[in-house]
Amino acid sequence: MLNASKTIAAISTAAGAGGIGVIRISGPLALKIGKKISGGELLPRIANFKSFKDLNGSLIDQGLILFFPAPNSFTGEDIIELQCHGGRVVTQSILNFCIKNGANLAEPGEFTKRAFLNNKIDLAQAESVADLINASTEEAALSAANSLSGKFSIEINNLLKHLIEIRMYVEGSLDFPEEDIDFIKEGHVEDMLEHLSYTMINIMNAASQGQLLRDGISLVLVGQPNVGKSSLLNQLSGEDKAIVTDIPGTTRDAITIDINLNGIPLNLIDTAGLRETDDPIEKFGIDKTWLSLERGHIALFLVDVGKGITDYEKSIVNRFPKEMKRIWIYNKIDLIKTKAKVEQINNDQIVYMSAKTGEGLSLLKKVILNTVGFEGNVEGNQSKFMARKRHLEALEKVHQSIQRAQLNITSPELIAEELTIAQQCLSSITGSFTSDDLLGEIFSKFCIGK
Ligand SMILES: Nc1nc2c(ncn2[C@@H]2O[C@H](COP(=O)(O)OP(=O)(O)OP(=O)(O)O)[C@@H](O)[C@H]2O)c(=O)[nH]1
Ligand SMILES: [Mg+2]
Repeated sequence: MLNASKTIAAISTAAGAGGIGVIRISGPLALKIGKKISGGELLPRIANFKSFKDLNGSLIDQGLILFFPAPNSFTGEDIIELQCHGGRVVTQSILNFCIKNGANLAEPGEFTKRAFLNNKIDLAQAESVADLINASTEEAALSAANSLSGKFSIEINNLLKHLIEIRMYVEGSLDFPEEDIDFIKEGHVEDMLEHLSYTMINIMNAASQGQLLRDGISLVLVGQPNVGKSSLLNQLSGEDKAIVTDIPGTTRDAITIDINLNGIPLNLIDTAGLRETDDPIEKFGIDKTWLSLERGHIALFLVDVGKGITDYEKSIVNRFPKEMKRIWIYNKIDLIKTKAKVEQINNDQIVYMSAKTGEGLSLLKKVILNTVGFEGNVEGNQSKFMARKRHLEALEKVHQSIQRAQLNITSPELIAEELTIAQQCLSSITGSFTSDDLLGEIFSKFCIGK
């Protein structure tokens, strides 16, 4: 719980030398500390240029000091923001001054936590503050900013609104069985559930894309030695990151690099070629290949186009983690004078390309984007918001509950039970809804006893 009497302070800018450093103070002592260090009155929401002096009157620095009175501040409490010169010494001196005058060192995320506890932002927005700070591509930052502005929360709250509306009818039929209205039929509960289920699927798709933008996707390059895995890593990264030779078994240690494919952060892992070997170092490398496969999302499985998929490749695929997706790459098409193309055989996509000349690379990039659920360029996707695994899990549970409610449409008790679970899961995303709210909804909208 929020301890209202505690004032917190922290250096908000990154450690190290910089032009400007920012110290933030939040809580009941903020204004007092701000006045003390700057030696005078502070006008709210105005950049006050002041000298910052320590307790014995010696100058620490000159800079700007801003006062955001409660409740119209980020945390909902009084906030003082001091902008001084960057670097460790000045910022630390000012922070020390704050601590000496009664502030506590803020814990990680504590300003945002207070904003949430004071209802300034909801849980999903609070999470996106961290996601925005940690975003590794522009696309990821954009989707975090969308979540922070409340786009994701609005979607969730709309779902909640519909869910509550359905619950009103279902609970009504349970609470007033003697009424001769069939609440379930009158309220078109079946249609509403259908519509809700459909909307959920769209939101889940957008959310899972958001999760990919947040967490990135691991692509593991696998195949027998010499098929061109390291050459492909170099092509995809646009740099000579991995050693390429015609000696089978060149790559020993798994090499990981981060690239950005149309705004999606990808984590590429080049691995030691898979084969039977007595070489102890190579064996270590091959063990690492399997570890990478266990942690990865998609396997880029390379084979020599002249040889195709042999029994050996098939035996490797059988050992893949079940949920792992794969893209086959028939490499070295330049040697057999074949054009780059994509073939679909059953569930498998095969990209014919040359990791040496780069022919077919753009086809492979498209197939990768498709495989992770992004059609073409990410910029074409409209609904972008940052989502986390916990959001996706909650949405998945909600969807399952709705589906079970649909299956049990003749039983108001079972529908009610499923919808209660669904509502709790949805509320967990924004951290907002309570059962009192539900009661309020029911009695404000429902005309009972007419
Ligand atoms: N002609 C041709 N040669 C290629 C192609 N891709 C890779 N090579 C060559 O094949 C050899 C092996 O390439 P690597 O990229 O080192 O292969 P690898 O799969 O990483 O091999 P290991 O690290 O030993 O497992 C090198 O001589 C490359 O130049 C290609 O598309 N066409
Ligand atoms: Mg290699």
